[in-house]
Amino acid sequence: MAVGNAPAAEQSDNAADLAACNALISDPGLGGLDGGRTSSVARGGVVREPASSADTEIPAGSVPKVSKGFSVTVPVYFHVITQGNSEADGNVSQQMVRNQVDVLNRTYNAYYGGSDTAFNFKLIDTDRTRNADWFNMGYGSRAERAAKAALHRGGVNALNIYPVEGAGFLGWATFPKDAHSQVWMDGVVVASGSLPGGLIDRFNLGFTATHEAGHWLGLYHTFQNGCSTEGDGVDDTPAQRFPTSGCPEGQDSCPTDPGLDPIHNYMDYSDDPCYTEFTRDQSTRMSQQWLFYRAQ
Ligand SMILES: [Ca+2]
Ligand SMILES: [Ca+2]
Ligand SMILES: [Zn+2]
Repeated sequence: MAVGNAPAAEQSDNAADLAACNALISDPGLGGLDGGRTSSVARGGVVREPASSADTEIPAGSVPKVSKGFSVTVPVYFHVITQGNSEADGNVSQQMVRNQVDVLNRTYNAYYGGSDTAFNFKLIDTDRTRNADWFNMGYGSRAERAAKAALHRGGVNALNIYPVEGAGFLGWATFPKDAHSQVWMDGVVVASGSLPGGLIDRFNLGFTATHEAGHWLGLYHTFQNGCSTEGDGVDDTPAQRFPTSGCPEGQDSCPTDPGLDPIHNYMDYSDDPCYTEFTRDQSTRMSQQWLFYRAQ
């Protein structure tokens, strides 16, 4: 698929509304750590996401208690957007869509390791739209708003997934805190080539959607706030100075903070085959975010 020409996130006119992810450009100078909530970064010719300063914190004193055995089935709507009949033009098969939902269920239920989260995903419907402008939507663009306004379904508890070209990015997502103000903008955009068996080398196991759904459920990156105690707001993910590239076993970017970098965590920027887990505290955080912002 076509890569390159990634837009700078800073061009976005509503960057604060979006937690974004995953681009495919080869200019390491574009992104880099911005000290904010997310960052875009190049590694091996791949940049994961545009920068955003959005946050999704629950007001102090209002964090819900998560009961033991709490579980949720998230209704999923797939909106496949294409500009032609080939897979490179976005025409992913229905089997790929089903496989992506399977990957969501596996990754949120500890199939590859880590914590068995509260979340299950059920595909309710798939629609297909041929629209070249929408297929090439940029992050925060007019085309993104038009496509979502036309296609979004369900309430703030529904996960709407838009496979598109990606405009250079592998994907981006909205945070729970923003769901109510613009419910039609809520959801996850992924490059169609990131679906399981898709055309983007090293990122075609479907874990981009897992990562973006992690943002959609209220998680930051493991490298959020770099080496600091605040970090990603999750106690059991070791602090991390920068996003991971590839799968560097033993990386320790915050050597004076305990633990090696959580390079196998779905909320890092590692290659798909490197990912194996969410942690227990990430699982709890997602449940809290769900109960506060998305539960119906
Ligand atoms: Ca942490
Ligand atoms: Ca460390
Ligand atoms: Zn991300």
